Amino acid sequence: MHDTTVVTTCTRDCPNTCGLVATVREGRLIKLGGDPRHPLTRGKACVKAARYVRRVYSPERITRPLVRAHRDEPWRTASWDEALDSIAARMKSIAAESGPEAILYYQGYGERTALKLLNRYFFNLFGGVTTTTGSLCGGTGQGSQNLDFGCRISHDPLDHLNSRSMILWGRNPASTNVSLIPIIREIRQRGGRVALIDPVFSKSAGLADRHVRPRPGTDAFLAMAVARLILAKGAEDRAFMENHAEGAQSYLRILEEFSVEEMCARCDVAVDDATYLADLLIRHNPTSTLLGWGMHRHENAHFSIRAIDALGAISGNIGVPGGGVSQGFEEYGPYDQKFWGDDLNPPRRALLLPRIGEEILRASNPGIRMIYVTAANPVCMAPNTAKVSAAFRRAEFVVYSGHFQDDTADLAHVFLPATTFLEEEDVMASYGHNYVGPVNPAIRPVGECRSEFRMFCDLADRFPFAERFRRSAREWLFDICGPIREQGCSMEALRQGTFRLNAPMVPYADKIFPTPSGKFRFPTSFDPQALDRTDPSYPYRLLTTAPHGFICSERTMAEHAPLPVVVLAKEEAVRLQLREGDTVRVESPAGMVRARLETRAGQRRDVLVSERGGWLKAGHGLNRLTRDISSVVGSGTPYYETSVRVVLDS
Ligand SMILES: Nc1nc2c(c(=O)[nH]1)N[C@H]1C(S)=C(S)[C@@H](COP(=O)(O)OP(=O)(O)OC[C@H]3O[C@@H](n4cnc5c(=O)[nH]c(N)nc54)[C@H](O)[C@@H]3O)O[C@H]1N2
Ligand SMILES: Nc1nc2c(c(=O)[nH]1)N[C@H]1C(S)=C(S)[C@@H](COP(=O)(O)OP(=O)(O)OC[C@H]3O[C@@H](n4cnc5c(=O)[nH]c(N)nc54)[C@H](O)[C@@H]3O)O[C@H]1N2
Ligand code: SF4
Ligand SMILES: [Mo]
Repeated sequence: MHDTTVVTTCTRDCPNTCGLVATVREGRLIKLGGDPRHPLTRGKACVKAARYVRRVYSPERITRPLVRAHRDEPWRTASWDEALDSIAARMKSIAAESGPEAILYYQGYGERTALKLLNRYFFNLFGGVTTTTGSLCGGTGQGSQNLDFGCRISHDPLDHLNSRSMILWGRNPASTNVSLIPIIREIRQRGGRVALIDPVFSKSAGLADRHVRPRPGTDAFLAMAVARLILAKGAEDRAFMENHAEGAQSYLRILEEFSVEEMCARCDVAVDDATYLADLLIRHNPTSTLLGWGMHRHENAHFSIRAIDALGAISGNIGVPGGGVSQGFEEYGPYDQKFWGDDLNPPRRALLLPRIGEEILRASNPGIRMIYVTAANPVCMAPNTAKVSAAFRRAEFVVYSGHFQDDTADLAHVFLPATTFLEEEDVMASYGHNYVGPVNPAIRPVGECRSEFRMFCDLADRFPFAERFRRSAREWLFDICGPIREQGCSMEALRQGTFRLNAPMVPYADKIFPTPSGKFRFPTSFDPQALDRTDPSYPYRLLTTAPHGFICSERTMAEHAPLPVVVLAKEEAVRLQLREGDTVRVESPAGMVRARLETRAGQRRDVLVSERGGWLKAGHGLNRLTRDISSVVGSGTPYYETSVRVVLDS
């Protein structure tokens, strides 16, 4: 048997963006493994990569276009021509009657490759439709770090090899960022220290020397307590604070408002834990602090993130090899962004993602009549499902492009079956590192699936602007990747392997920041009350974290357990007279979900932990519980501002 291998890059919503090798036998993908030549991911891929082979050939995958006139009708298969004709006709009639802003284009996080710029380009050529603004993912962290640094730029992950300690702050690399694991191990092997700060026992606790478990959303107090302990020892970086920062004096005054003991009490952390972190920063420097996305999902997360940035500054870790407060990278950063086409029209309406259900329902002049969704499952993943699903039901025409019949596809009128990255040619940059990699087709499209690029080309053929769109993927990639070519990487070289973008290993090594004053900015205001909200009727914070074996809602019906699992502290279960395995009702002001109870000794008593991403139609759908509010900074989605109660299901 003759096997061939194809070098490619994982395009899933994951900061690793691994270099992969696909093994193909007689046209069929048989194996997906890590590419040992990738400088960062080095041949490691996760459990989800192996599983992806089954996903590509899943019997549940939709591989032919589906259409129906009404949502209550069964789907019927259609030709691509019929499906695309019906979409083009609707777009034209709606635009003629109500204007193009009556159409909402909703682009998700499922695949963010270079050619995806053209999705929005298509809608801009059409005349500009309603789009979205804000983020379901990392908006708050980015917005907050932009305030402090002028622009959020992270240390290259390979620079963490220069660290003598690391703080994983609300981040779970054991599940979400496996390429960091060897780096973390190496820091420890050389005698360095690693601390995890997370209210939950995530898998990353096993990577750390110490696990500190603050009350959710109150990390600002912890970061400030640690800063005070460093100041008390006289170990602060005075030179940085005086010469390269502004606002240091005001910040020091904020720190004086509370004693260390009081701050530790407010975040419910032992003073000994804060002392451990101060000692780690003083004696094991430089320290790299890695902010996770869990940190963002609070309404006032900016207070915490900015206090952590400030701690990095006070402890002398900004602009230093092996230091930094790092979070993420720009996955669309390396491309020529004029290909979004946003300058083709006057600014159009954009709806706020954190409140997308409400925003759609409220939109008027024109109202939203049609929704076009790509690589997303908002009915399951956006907050407050009741509203999102009402909003989708209100729209008279919904187009869904994706792989599986998920909760959002259930509310659509046309299902356009998309290829996976194994069936596509493209280019992929990362939100977790500085490498850009090739997406090379390993197999022919399964069934009649088409890449989104091809779908939009074929749809564009039905409009007067067809000529401006119809070029080959290679021609488009050549132009979109102009900035990468200018850095010295030809498209031929990029087809064969990864390229390291011209980005710093150590940002801000010159201590000059793109802020108006050129200096790092300490926060100069703090509102302790904002972090201190509890509601006795709903005593548990619902933390819906990243599952180990899946990415968000990328799963099939068959992969669901009958009920979602929720984990409560053993002591609380005893108090509520609930037992392991009980079916419980989890209730919030927004809704109710039935779940199977698990208990855990030592878990914080004020949280209820579950994995995000299970489908509503499979009985999961935890966003039936979440509130749709926006974070104060960065228009992020504070999923973890949801408090719940747990009662026995009777
Ligand atoms: N296996 C897997 N990998 C993934 C994903 C997945 O679903 N599964 N999703 C991908 C996506 S979309 C993203 S955005 C990233 C997310 O990557 P991570 O940020 O690493 O993962 P999360 O589970 O979202 O959050 C990390 C931790 O933050 C903690 N946390 C919550 N609130 C607080 C708080 O107030 N303070 C502190 N200190 N910690 C807190 C949570 O308990 C959680 O364990 O991972 C990506 N990779
Ligand atoms: N309760 C709760 N909810 C959350 C979170 C949380 O922590 N708690 N986290 C939030 C976060 S961090 C994120 S990033 C969002 C994610 O929210 P979404 O982006 O809406 O959802 P995903 O589940 O990632 O779904 C992505 C879909 O894209 C499909 N896909 C992949 N590649 C392609 C492609 O090339 N073309 C097309 N058409 N489809 C493709 C996948 O099969 C999958 O169905 O969810 C958020 N929702
Ligand atoms: S899902 Fe993430 S860790 Fe797994 S192969 Fe893809 S990029 Fe790598
Ligand atoms: Mo995310």
